[in-house]
Amino acid sequence: SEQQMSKQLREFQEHLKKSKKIVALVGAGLSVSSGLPTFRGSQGLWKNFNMIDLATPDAFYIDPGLVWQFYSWRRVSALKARPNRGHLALSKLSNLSSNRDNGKKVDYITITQNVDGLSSRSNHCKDNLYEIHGSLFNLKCTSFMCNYVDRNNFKHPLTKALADTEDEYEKKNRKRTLEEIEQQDLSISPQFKPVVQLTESDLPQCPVCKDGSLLRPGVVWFGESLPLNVITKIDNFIESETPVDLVLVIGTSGTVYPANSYVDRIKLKGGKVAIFNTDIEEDILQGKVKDTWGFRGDAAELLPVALE
Ligand code: BJW
Repeated sequence: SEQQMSKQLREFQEHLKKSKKIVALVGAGLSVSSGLPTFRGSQGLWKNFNMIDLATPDAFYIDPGLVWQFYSWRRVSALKARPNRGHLALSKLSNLSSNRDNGKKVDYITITQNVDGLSSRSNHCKDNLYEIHGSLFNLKCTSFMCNYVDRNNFKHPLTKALADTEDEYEKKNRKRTLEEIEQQDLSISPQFKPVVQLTESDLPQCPVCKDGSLLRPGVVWFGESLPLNVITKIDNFIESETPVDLVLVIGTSGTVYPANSYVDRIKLKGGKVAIFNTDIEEDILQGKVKDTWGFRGDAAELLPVALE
C-alpha cells in the first residue's frame, strides 16, 4: 500500500544518510525505460530466440553468424538508447562519493551486469563503476593464442553482411514477429526464416591473427570467468574490515552467479538491502523481511526519488 511504501521510504532514507559504505548491484531492469529488453520473462526474446540461449560459448561455436547478428542488434539498440533518470541518479551518487572533499566520506561502487554501456555514458565516476559482464563495445579475438582486444568500438555495422541481414529482417519480418510475440505464440512456424545464414567471412575478423580468427563480443557468457581484476576489486571492497552498510539491488532477477552472491555476502556482514524492481515479493513489500526494503516500480522513476 501507499502507506507501507512511504514508511519503507522513510526508513530507507534514514539508513542511506547514515551509510558510509554502499554498493549498487544493477541488472537489465535499469535499462528498460531506455528501451532495452531484459533477459528473462516474456521480454527476453530476439527473433524467436531465447536471449539466454544465445549468451553462451556453445551458441557461438555452433553458429557464430547467428550470435553475431544478435550482438550486432544489441549494439545498435544500445547506441540508440539514452541513459535514463535511474542511471543519472546512480551517477550522481558515484560522483558525490568519489569527491572526498565534501566531507561525506562515503565509499561507493556500482556493480553492473549490463553490457549496454549506459552507466558509463551517464557521467558515472569511472573509478567506482564495474562492468562485470563486459561490454558490447569491446571485441576480442577467439583464438587462445591471441589476446587482441578492441575497446570502445562503436562502429556500426561491423561488417556489411551484418548490416544487410538487419535491414532485410526489419523489412520482411518485423511486423509479423511482433504480432507473434504479442499473441504469446512462440512456436517457430516452418516458413519463418528469422535470420540469414552467415559464414565466417561475413563476420568481424581479428586484425592481428595470421589465420584470420573470428572476433567475438567482449562479454561474459555462461560458464566463462568474470574479469579477474574486477572481481578482485569487488571482493576487496566487500570483504575489507569496514562492512558495507547498504546494497541497492536494482532491476535484476538475481539468478546469475556470482553477481547474486554479493547481496548475501553483504547481508551476512550486517548490511541492509533495498530492492528496486517491477516485481517484488509481497512479504518484502509488507516489511516482513528483516533488513530488506522493497520498492516496486520502474527503477528509472524510483531511484531519483529514493536517492534524492
Ligand atoms: C525491472 C524493470 C524496470 C524489469 N525497473 N526492474 C549450473 C550449471 C552451469 C553454470 C552454473 C550453474 N550454477 C551456477 C552456474 C554459474 C552461472 C550461473 O549463474 N548460472 C545460473 C543461471 C544458474 N554463472 C556463470 O557461468 C558465470 N561465470 C562463472 O560463474 O564462472 C565460474 C563458473 C563456471 C562454470 C560453472 C560454475 C562456475 C558467468 C555468468 C555470465 C552471465 N552472462 C549474461 C550474458 C552477458 C552478455 C549479454 O548481455 O549478452 O549476463 S546472462 C544474462 O543474465 C546477462 C545478465 O547480465 C545476467 C543477469 O540478468 P539480469 O540483469 O538480472 O536480467 P533479468 O532479465 O534476469 O532480470 C531483469 C529484472 O528486472 C527482473 O527482475 C524484472 O522484474 C526487473 N525489471 N523491468 C526495474 N522498469
